[in-house]
Amino acid sequence: MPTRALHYDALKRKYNEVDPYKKPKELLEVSPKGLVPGLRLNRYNPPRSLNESTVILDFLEDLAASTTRRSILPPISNPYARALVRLQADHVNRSLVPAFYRYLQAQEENKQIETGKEFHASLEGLVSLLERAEREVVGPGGASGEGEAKSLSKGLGLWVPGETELGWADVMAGPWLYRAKVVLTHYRGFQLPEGEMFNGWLARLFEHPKFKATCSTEQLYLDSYERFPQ
Ligand SMILES: N[C@@H](CCC(=O)N[C@@H](CS)C(=O)NCC(=O)O)C(=O)O
Repeated sequence: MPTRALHYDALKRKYNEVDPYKKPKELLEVSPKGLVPGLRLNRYNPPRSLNESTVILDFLEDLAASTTRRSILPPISNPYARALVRLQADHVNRSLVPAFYRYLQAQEENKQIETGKEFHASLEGLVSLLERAEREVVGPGGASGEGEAKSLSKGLGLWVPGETELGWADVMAGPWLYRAKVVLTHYRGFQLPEGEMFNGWLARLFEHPKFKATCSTEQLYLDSYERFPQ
């Protein structure tokens, strides 16, 4: 067995990880392609399940509307603000995540430089969308006073200075920004963009107790992505 495969086998044992070529029945029942995340709903008998991260998020948001009444989106009375947040989420799904993987998988140096620039451009695209939402929802012309600005900024998330509640865009982008910081920095020498607003956002996000509660150790991220980079 080649050294690389042996090492990967050891990692699987270390983390009790699922074999990507032989996914267990319990996982396939929840997520037909064996991809995570998957959600198992034990309140049904027999249990039911959902997969696809954005569908799961929508489900949890809808469920909360009739239970906890907490939301990570702007209020339903502000459909434009909700749409702007969904644009940010769409950008994460269709641009940021694919750019992350292209960069991580690139082997030749020139490919790494090219895909690194693409990832950087995608991050800047996300920042533009966050700035747009803040400008159009709480900026001049959007709100008439501080109290209204505070209530309008609900659901825009930690991008807005002073905001302490996670928003939809934080939940969508956060895991990939954190992976960029840990994994791309280590394997690709990547540097996250600098900027007062951007740095402030990342600090609020990475230090947020609810976000931190979802993170693994840095070593686990590095080990999990080890099969990609050379
Ligand atoms: N579109 C899916 C993508 C899911 C996905 O690719 N999950 C990755 C982890 S981020 C996975 O399960 N990888 C394991 C594998 O490919 O075997 C979603 O958003 O839920």
